[in-house]
Amino acid sequence: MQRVACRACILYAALSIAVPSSSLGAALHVPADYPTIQACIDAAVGGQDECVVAAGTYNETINFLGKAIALRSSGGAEVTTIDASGIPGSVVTCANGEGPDTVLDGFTITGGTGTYLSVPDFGDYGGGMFNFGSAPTVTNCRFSMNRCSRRGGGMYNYSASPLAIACTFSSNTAQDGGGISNFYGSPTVIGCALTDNTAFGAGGGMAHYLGNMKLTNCIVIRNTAVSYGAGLHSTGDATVIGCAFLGNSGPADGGGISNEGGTMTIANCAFTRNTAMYDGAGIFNIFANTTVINCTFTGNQAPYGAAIYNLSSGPTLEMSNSIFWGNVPDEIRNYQSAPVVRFAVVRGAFPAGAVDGGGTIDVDPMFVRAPDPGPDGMWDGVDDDYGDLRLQAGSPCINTGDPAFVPAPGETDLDGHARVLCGRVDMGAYEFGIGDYDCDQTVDLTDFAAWSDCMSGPLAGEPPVAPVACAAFDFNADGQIDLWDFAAFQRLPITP
Ligand SMILES: [Ca+2]
Ligand SMILES: [Ca+2]
Ligand SMILES: [Ca+2]
Ligand SMILES: [Ca+2]
Repeated sequence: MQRVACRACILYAALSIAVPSSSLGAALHVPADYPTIQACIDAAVGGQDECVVAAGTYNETINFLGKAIALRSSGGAEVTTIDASGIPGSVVTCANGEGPDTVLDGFTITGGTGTYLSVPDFGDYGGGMFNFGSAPTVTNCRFSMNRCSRRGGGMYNYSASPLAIACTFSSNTAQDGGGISNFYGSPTVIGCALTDNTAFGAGGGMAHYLGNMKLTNCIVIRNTAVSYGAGLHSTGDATVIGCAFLGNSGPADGGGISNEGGTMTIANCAFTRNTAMYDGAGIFNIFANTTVINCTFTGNQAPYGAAIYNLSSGPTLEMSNSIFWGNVPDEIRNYQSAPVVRFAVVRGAFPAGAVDGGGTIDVDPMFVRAPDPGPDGMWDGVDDDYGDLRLQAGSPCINTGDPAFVPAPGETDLDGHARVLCGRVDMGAYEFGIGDYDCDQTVDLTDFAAWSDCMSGPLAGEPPVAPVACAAFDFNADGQIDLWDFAAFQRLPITP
């Protein structure tokens, strides 16, 4: 064997232990094999190799060059940083048709200033990551302290459809879309946090222009914008499911969300303590079609329409199975808009201009704990408590949602539990009664006794269990009652 081949031999010998034999490619190591991440990408063969990066800070910008490779850190984002400080451009670029097999996993991305574009406006886009006509997969990354002069401080997606999972976008800054901005394309953001981002224009957390965006199981907290949508501003199609919008603030309209001319479905979301200086602290709709289902609004504050302000919106404008309670000074305000309000708690008089679809009540929803600014009496980010908007036993919101409501396949409440328990959906973001097999609003040993029958079926001679009632034990709402659920059930307080 020639000496020159030895290093590769050793590498492959090691790989034969670490990687299943079906793996075609090699794990290339940074900095052991390549001094920089980009050198590793340059050398990697698409569809085969992956670059594995050791803990440390790498002062560079990187470009995937269209390669279907995985770029992973070995120690996670906490200890592995790509820092573009002092280097112009976006920290990470995917602008050569990258698809889902191009993977960025486990990095802190910081110090980026964006990529220059002349459309839609002159300036820099995508401080942390610049996706142009691509659809990479981004997991377990932290986009922090990136900035750019135009859009997408943390990430910019131009006709791009990335999938971002379990990422954090924090303290990024841009004109529009401090955390993320989209222009066409279909980005999907799942299980991510958008926190403390700033936009000098619209969309502190995210600014979504045209295209079709999905935001699922995300927390959008303490973002600020100078114009529309401190949490999220959208002019396109958007689906927002299972998200919490907390403490976002803007001096104009739409503290939590602004929908300007777009179509949006918002379901199983909570809006707490968002503020706007003009209209719509929770949601601001203008020339928009917005469907709000099973959402909870409380503690939001704006001069007009503290929960929702509808301006010249519709014809699709509906709020059902939702709770509008404790927003200051009012709940829903309509101007040249006629939203259908159904099966909802709405504090005070039925909103002027709205269409009464039935089932609306004006009764304390009985949250477990109302939001509170803390001992200092101020919503200042110190000691603030966004409350616990789950329902107490005896809440008037339990089993009083639309009786005809049918959850979407796999739909869950904001806790990730089954969306419908005890045969009828509740109002608000949280379904009451997980673990409560007999629906008496107490979890006790009677419920516990039904557990094994729901998991494996009743023993011979025992009465059959009701599959509908067994949903009380499906903690992860996957349609199966198994030991994973049992582990969750054991964590519930059981009334003796
Ligand atoms: Ca406080
Ligand atoms: Ca129910
Ligand atoms: Ca019970
Ligand atoms: Ca389950």
